[in-house]
This record gives sequence, C-alpha cells and structure tokens, in this order.
Amino acid sequence: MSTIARQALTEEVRALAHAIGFNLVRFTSALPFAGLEQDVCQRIGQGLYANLPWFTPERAYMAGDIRRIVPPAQSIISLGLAYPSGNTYLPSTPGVPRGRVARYAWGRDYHRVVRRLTQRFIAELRQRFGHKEAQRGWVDTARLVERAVAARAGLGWVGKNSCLLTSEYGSWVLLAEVATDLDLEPDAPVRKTCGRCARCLPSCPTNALPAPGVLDATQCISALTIEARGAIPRTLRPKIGDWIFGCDICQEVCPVNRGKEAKIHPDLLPERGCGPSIELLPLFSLSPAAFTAQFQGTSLMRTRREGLLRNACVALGNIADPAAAPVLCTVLAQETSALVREHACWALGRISSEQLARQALAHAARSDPDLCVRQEAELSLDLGEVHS
Ligand code: B12
Repeated sequence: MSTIARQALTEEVRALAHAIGFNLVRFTSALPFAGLEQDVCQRIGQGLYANLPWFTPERAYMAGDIRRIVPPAQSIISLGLAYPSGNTYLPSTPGVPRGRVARYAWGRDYHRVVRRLTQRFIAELRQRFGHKEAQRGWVDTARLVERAVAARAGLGWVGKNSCLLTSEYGSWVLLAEVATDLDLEPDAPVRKTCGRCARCLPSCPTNALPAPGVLDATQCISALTIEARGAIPRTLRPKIGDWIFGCDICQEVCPVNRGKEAKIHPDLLPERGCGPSIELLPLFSLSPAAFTAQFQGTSLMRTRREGLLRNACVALGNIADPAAAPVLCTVLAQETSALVREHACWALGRISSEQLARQALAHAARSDPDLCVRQEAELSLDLGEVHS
C-alpha cells in the first residue's frame, strides 16, 4: 500500500472511531512490547499484586505481545472514553453519613458502555474492510497492559501515579483497544512527562505509591474496596476515609487533571448510575433483591452486597457520626454476613461509647457464631477504641 493510501485508511479509521463516540483515538503497531512482560513479572515477584490472584505471570506473558492473542494483528487501535471529572460529592451531614464512589463508576458500568461502542466500531470496520477474523476488541478484562498500549500509541503518557495522562482529559479517561490486521500508520508517543511534580506520591493515604510509576495494589484503596473479597486489614481501615468504591485521590491532586472539560458519554453520567455520593445508612436495610435492583448495571455490582456493606461499615467508622450506632447495633444482631458484622464491630467501636453500643459489642464478643466477629468485637472493646 502506498504511504498516501495508508494515511488515508488510518484517517478513515480514526474518523470512524470518533463518530462512534470515542474521545481519543491513536494507533500503534502490533509489535511486541519489549521489556513489558519482565517489568510486570518483576512487580508480581515483589508482591505488589499479591492481593489480585488473577494477576499472574501468564497474564504478563500474554500482555508482552498482542499476537499471542490475535496472531494476524498488524496494528492496535488505542481508544479513550472520557468520564466525569467534577467534584460534585455531597458531604456527610449530621445524621446522614455518605460514602464516595470513584468517578469512573458514577454512571453505568463502563465495561458494558465501552464494550458496546467497541463492538459497534468493529462491526463497522468489518463492514467496510472485511477481515472478519482479525478485528478483536477489549476493555479492562483482557490480558493486556492497556496503559502501555496507550502510551506507545501516543494517547498520553504514564504519570507518577501510574495512570495514563492525556493532554485533553487528564487521566479521566477509560481505555479500550482493537487489534486489527489493517496496516495503519502508527502515532508517535507523547513526549510529555510529569517533570518534577510528584504530588500524587505523598497524597496516597495508604502509601500505595512507593515510587514514581509503581503501585502497590495490596495497599491501594481502589483494590481494597473493589477487588478484596475478605476482611480489610485493620491498620488500613482508618486510612480509607469515606471511599466506598474505588478512590481518586492520586488523580484529584494531579495538576494535569484540573479543569478538564469533556463531552461525556451519557451512560457515564452520574444520573444514569449511582452518582458520586451514596447515603450509607439505608444500604443496611436493602435485601439482596433490593440491592440488585438499586445497583444493577453499575460497576458497584462487582463488590456484591456483602462487599459494599463491608466498605460502608469502614466509611461509617471513619465518619464517626453517632447516628450510625443504632443501625450498626441492628447489623450485629440481624445481618447474615459475618464479614459485614465483623466490620460493623470495628465501626461501632470507633463511633460510640454509649451503653447500647458497648452492650452490642460485648454480646457479639460472647455469642456471635463467627470467630472473626467475636475477635473483632473484643478488639473494639479492649483496645480502647471505644471513645470514652
Ligand atoms: C489490575 C488493575 C488495577 C489494580 C492495579 C492498578 C495498577 N496500577 O496496576 C487496581 C485494582 C489497584 C486498579 C486501580 C485503578 N484502576 Co485499574 N486496572 C487494572 C488493569 C486490569 C490491569 C493493570 C495492569 O496491568 N497493571 C500492571 C502494571 C505494571 O501496569 P500499569 O500500572 O497499568 O501500567 C504500567 C505499565 O504500563 C508501565 N509501562 C508503560 N509503558 C511501558 C513500556 C515498557 C517497555 C515497560 C517496561 C513498562 C511500561 O508503566 C505503567 C505505570 O506503572 C487495567 C486494565 C488493563 N487490562 O490494563 C485497569 C486500568 C489500569 N484501571 C483503570 C482505572 C480507571 C483505575 C482506577 C483509577 C479506578 C479507581 N478510581 O479506583 C484506579 C487507579 C489506581 C492507580 N493509581 O493505578 C484504567 C486506567 C485508565 C487510565 N487513564 O490510566 C484501566 C486501564 C482500565 C480501563 N480499561 O480503563 N486497577
């Protein structure tokens, strides 16, 4: 193909992706990502992903070369979809404690939103250019390191918080990729860096960013509130603040992220999902069916009811509004999930020294059927965590 024809094809594909709704579209070759597999394996070896059992060296091996997934791939189309960046969180008020949701999860579940767009894009590519077997698309769940793809394609650069930062939308961008056997003109990587700015590193309450570009997932509030299935380590709970699903602190402090305006896909807007702030106390009276009805179609389904209530307990313990104490006492008496009761003990211990709270904790310490709950109740009583 002549250079001019290749450029024309590339621009046609770019225009198509924009027309479908992607905010950013760049291209890179399907050549291997030299050094990436080793880099990811080294991080796994250092225990930085020890809490994510699915994050394996085999995954890193696949990520190192996209042709291990799509052998005929010639090019990778790197796609970005902007999500809301505003600071529209409602603060907790006395009697109405609220938890924060990370911005990418305010609207409908982005996996579905982006997958739908990607599928439409691929359908168009197939219609125009054929090549049925060699157009594959992914968002999030594939064994790719999407930020590495986006960085090589020039969509943005990797910041010290490890996020992919774009000039247009900062890091408030979701990533997706399409591998294709079309021979497209690669874009050049962006030359920008964070320079001397390192605000994100000390901003992380759990020190999950030990060095520039290095994330310790075992400490990251996002992993603790979304991916962790069991108990949240006691030492980390006070640092989680009122985040109940994900965390944006290392992005909020980033100067590149300030004042970014974008045309947001309607399904990612807060009105379409759970929004930025969730009232915590009503969550505890939701039956499993009511929980599903409220959060179906949003990313929050990932934690399931049990995970979200666990996170809500941690947030309540940190907000420390005494109005939560009666609800937590009821949780200790009635909630079927031992994980939720365990975290309710912790929260109650931090909130209230009232007779009622101490009685509920003492009762749980004596007679809860679950050992972890009994131990947590004892700790909450014995370690002087009850404010006196
Ligand atoms: C596992 C995972 C997590 C884990 C671990 C995150 C991490 N930093 O590794 C947890 C649960 C903590 C997490 C949290 C979040 N995640 Co996440 N996550 C992923 C996932 C599934 C894999 C990431 C991965 O492979 N990590 C391994 C490390 C080594 O790679 P990395 O940090 O992503 O990128 C590094 C490499 O690319 C390297 N690099 C870049 N180029 C090159 C080139 C060479 C040669 C080498 C050697 C290295 C190298 O530098 C980067 C910085 O460390 C991706 C989707 C995907 N399939 O890629 C989404 C993804 C990274 N997550 C995303 C989002 C939105 C988030 C959160 C913002 C959600 C939130 N608000 O709570 C936070 C951000 C936390 C943070 N600061 O990273 C987006 C990021 C978009 C963006 N603009 O950066 C992604 C791409 C999902 C998507 N499709 O949009 N996530």
